[in-house]
Amino acid sequence: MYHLFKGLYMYATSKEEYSILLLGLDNAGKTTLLEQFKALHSATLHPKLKTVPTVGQNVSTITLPDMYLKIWDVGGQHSLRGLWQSYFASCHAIVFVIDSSDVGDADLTKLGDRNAEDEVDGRLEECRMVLEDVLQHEDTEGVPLLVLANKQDREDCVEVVRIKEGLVRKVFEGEKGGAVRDSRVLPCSALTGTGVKEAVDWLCSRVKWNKEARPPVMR
Ligand code: G3D
Ligand code: MG
Repeated sequence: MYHLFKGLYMYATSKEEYSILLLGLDNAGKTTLLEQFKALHSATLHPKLKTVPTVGQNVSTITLPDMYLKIWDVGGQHSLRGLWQSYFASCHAIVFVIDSSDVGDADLTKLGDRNAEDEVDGRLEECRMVLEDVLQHEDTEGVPLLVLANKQDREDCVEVVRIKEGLVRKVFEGEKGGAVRDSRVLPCSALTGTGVKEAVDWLCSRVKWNKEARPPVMR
């Protein structure tokens, strides 16, 4: 009898848990964003906006009414990017964070057509290559992708529409674009918190939508 009640109790109180992987170049704002995600669903917590470069990983679970989101912030320095792939098979969605103030004043339409000697200010090309590598990996096939054009509070930022048309669309249309998947590009500021709720809302709806392909863990 005890076991029956325990089983019923566990069933009634358990929730689906989905893992979200935060990726992007170093300094894009991933750790700051994780702080905002944590603060969004806590009445008392204030986001800790002073970050230090991430060595290894930060992980936090946020509790929503109908699910847990376990968010993995994995270091974005070049030397740490090799570790990302070990998270691909078990994640339910990927958030790729871009520093919109560090893609240069680039003519985004020429992305990928540059000659090696062209001067490139900003890290647009690097961003493109890293995103392509992520999407091309077999373990990310079909995983929903949210691209966040972060640092939209900065005066020198590139507008989200330019990042969408110039960078993201090109990656998807290119031969390394990978398989069909749910994707969205949203503007945000991890510093002010603008756009963070919209990002979480999109993630929640998409992981649920994709749950047959990537089932959640029950907790
Ligand atoms: P990372 O984890 O992707 O490497 P961090 O990036 O979250 O550590 O952020 C790197 C720097 O960018 C931090 O500044 C942080 O405050 C800043 N930053 C992150 N998001 C935003 C944003 O939306 N707007 C602005 N203006 N700055 C942001 P410091 O000075 O500590 O290096
Ligand atoms: Mg970090």
